[in-house]
Amino acid sequence: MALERTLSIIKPDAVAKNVIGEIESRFEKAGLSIVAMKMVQLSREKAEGFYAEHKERPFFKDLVDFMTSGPVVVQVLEGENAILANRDLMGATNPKEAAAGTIRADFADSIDANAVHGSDSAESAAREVSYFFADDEICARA
Ligand code: RTP
Ligand code: MG
Repeated sequence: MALERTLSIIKPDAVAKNVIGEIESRFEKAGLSIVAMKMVQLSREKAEGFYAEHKERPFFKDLVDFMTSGPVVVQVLEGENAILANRDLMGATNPKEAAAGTIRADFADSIDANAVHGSDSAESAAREVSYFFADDEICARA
C-alpha cells in the first residue's frame, strides 16, 4: 500500500446543489484526509490550462464553459492508494454508467455536470496538485 495525494475538485453543479459537505464526508469516511482546500472561481485561462490534455477534444469548449460557470472547491486528498480510492468513490465519468452509491451516481446530472474531478494517475496527480497548491499550502497529516 502506498500513501498518495490526489487532486479533487467539487465542480460548479455540486457546489450549486449545496452538497459540498456530503461529498467531503464520503472522502473522510473512506479514510482520505483533506490536506489542502480552497473555493475558487476559475478563469478561462486557469481552466484551459488544467484540462490542456483535452484541448483537441470536441467537448473542450463545453468543459471550460462549465468549469468556469460558478465556484469550485479544489482540494488535495491524502491516504492509502488515494488516487484509485478517489476514482472509485467518484464513479464513471458518465453518471448514467456510474455504479450505485458513487458520488456521480448520487449527485451528477450529465457527463458535463458530473459533480467531481479526480486525478487519474500518479503523473496527473503530481501535476494537478502543484497546478493549484504551493507546497506550503498543503498540511501533511501522515
Ligand atoms: P475528470 O477529469 O473531470 O475527473 O473526469 P474523467 O477523468 O472521468 O473524464 P475525462 O475523460 O478526463 O474528461 C474530463 C471531463 O470532460 C467531460 N467530458 N465530456 N461529452 C463527452 O464526451 C465528454 N467526455 C468527457 C466530463 O465532464 C469529464 O469529467
Ligand atoms: Mg480526467
